[in-house]
Amino acid sequence: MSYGAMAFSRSSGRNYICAIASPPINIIVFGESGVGKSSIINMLMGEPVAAVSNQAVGCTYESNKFRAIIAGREVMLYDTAGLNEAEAGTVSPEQAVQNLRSLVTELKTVNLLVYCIRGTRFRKIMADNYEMFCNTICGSDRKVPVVLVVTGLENEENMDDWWEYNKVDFDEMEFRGHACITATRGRVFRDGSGYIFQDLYDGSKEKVTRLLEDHAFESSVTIVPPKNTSTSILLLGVAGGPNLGILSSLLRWCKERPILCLLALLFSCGILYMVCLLYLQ
Ligand SMILES: Nc1nc2c(ncn2[C@@H]2O[C@H](COP(=O)(O)OP(=O)(O)OP(=O)(O)O)[C@@H](O)[C@H]2O)c(=O)[nH]1
Ligand SMILES: [Mg+2]
Repeated sequence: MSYGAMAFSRSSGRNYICAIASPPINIIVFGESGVGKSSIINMLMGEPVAAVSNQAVGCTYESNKFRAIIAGREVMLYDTAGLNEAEAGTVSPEQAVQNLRSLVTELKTVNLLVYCIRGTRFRKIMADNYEMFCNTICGSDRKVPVVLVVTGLENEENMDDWWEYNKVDFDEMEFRGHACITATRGRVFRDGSGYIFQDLYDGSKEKVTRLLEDHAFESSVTIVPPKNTSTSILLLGVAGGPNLGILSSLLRWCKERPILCLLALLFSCGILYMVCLLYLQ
């Protein structure tokens, strides 16, 4: 247990020294199944503590906690189940979202959300996952900082270029920072002298560590989970969730372009009015 400060208290005429416990630094790693969440945890921990799977089926079934030291301070890293497990056939989307809800409710305070995506198969659905977790489940007056980690970039000439080419697709999401990395060492050289991507892997570990150092210690945000939002509503548009993605995209489109949306509504009403007039004549 870590102690943030010592306080002196006068009660019953006696002096007590009591320790004021500071909340733990909670960092949640989330994202779709198979994007490399557990691999990132292993990279940060320096050993294979979290199970990683090569199979199509998801590997992490529930949230797992790992204690790590970042910048000399103790942090709690939370590995979570992938958000589109329905496609992979293990945890249902409802269960994955429910797990995230339970986790933040239990933690009460969160310092940083690490959104993990795979650079080679990134999809529009990312925005829905971001909205569901960062804005709805972790919704409160103060936003929990979110950083982006893009994995699978070991074959890029320069991993960091990925962000320059793709950042336009992230307009509707807000990230404090990002890291373009590989979370795999790749295969072993035939002569057993090491791994093919070892240097890139070491550089990636530094990048992710720096990202956490820069953003995990800003503040502990108290989570006020939405009380009346059902899991199925949260699943709107989330990968593998009920097939309501079109409705979710439409709502997002309307939210982003209110004037255009109003004009479209007026236009539709006009058309409807004309049709009614023609019908009544
Ligand atoms: N090529 C490549 N493979 C990676 C990378 N990161 C992870 N992998 C591989 O991707 C597969 C899935 O990795 P995991 O770390 O288990 O992914 P996850 O997001 O934890 O998956 P779930 O627990 O199922 O949600 C494993 O075979 C990893 O070795 C990466 O940066 N590049
Ligand atoms: Mg995992």
